[in-house]
Amino acid sequence: MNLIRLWNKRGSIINFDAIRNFNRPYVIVPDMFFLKKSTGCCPYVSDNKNIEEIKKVLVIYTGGTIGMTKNDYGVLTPASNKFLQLLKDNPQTHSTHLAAVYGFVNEEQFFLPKTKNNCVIMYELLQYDPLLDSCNMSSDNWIKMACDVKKYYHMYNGTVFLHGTDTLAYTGSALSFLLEGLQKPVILTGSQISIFETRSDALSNFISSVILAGCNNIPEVCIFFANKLMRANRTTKISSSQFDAFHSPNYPLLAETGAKLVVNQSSLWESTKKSLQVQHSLNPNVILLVLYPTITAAVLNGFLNKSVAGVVMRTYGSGNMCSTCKEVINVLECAVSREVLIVNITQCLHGGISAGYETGEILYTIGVTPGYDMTVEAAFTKLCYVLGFPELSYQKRVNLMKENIRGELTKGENIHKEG
Ligand code: ASN
Repeated sequence: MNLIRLWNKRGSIINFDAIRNFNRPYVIVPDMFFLKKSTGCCPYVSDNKNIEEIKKVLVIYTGGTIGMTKNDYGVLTPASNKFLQLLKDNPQTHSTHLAAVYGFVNEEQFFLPKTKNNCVIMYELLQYDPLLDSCNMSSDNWIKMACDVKKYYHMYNGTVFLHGTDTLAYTGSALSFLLEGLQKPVILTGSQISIFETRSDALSNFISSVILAGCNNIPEVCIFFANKLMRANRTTKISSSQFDAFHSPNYPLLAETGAKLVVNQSSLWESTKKSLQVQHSLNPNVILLVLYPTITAAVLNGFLNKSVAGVVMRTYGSGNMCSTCKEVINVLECAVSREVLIVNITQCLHGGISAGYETGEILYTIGVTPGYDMTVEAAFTKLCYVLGFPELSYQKRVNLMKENIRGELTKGENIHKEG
């Protein structure tokens, strides 16, 4: 006997009995049910009694090395048609057997071969136009990506973004703030070497990301790279050449994919809001400022021109600066008095800021806001986000920057008395 099932709008399967009472128009053809196309659902027919459930994942290719080929000038650029064809031709990314068993509808739909624990994932590929090297992406791209998560949210179990690695941690961090109340996985991945090369990290990053997004309940924005699933707003790029290119310096991994795929349930973020909301504006007038020993007041003044609304300031060690550089301190103090929101994070790759030094104390005396152990990318995109709400007062923005709103920071025990 054939089992006849359909996808419902949440992306999971409903069986024949369930749809008998399903109050939505469908057309019956022998042994098959179709929901009308306008509902955004797909037909599904199975004669396999052991199939647990089919999961659906939306894969959005934004660009990046993962799908790049060399152009006529010998440099890497994204290639859309070739990427789609490669997914279709590779038995690791598309099972023609499963496609034949379940039937599928269009060129952009793929079936991953069954996973070890019998999970069947159908994924669909959406390609942005133009495809971008991630260095060419900016806040408008982040907002479009967030809107697309929302647009297709009800149809899939999870979303995977294929993205360049250079600005991946910025995009991931930005998405984590733009998407509030997320209850499904949004996973960003890419690769150091193109999928078209014989030796590449692309396939394993791609396949593991699709499995994590399809078969696991991870309700947050993550970055998957080199067998590690990390909270996106805790992740930073640490290598331009190694496959293990991303680290999460101040927060445990969310999952690891070795011989077994292990999700670290206790480290997952739990949103208090349960319905997805997207913020549509980010303030781009934020700068990154790295303090260095010879900085002068004149140079600093040049950085802090009138259009600057926020500054992520990377100070030494546990959040310190030159406390005898009175003129430099004066420039910072003047900026704070103009309500430029200055956030203090460390230049170090690991750890955050903490109290204990006179050279750190001075920053809070003049009204700089502690950024605790946030990564550069998280502090930067959070500031763009917080400054993107036009109605908020300066003090409310300061408070939001200090609050842990998406799992992006941990307030150390030894943190400074706050200004
Ligand atoms: N330039 C590339 C990008 O970020 C680097 C990569 O994806 N590995 O798009």
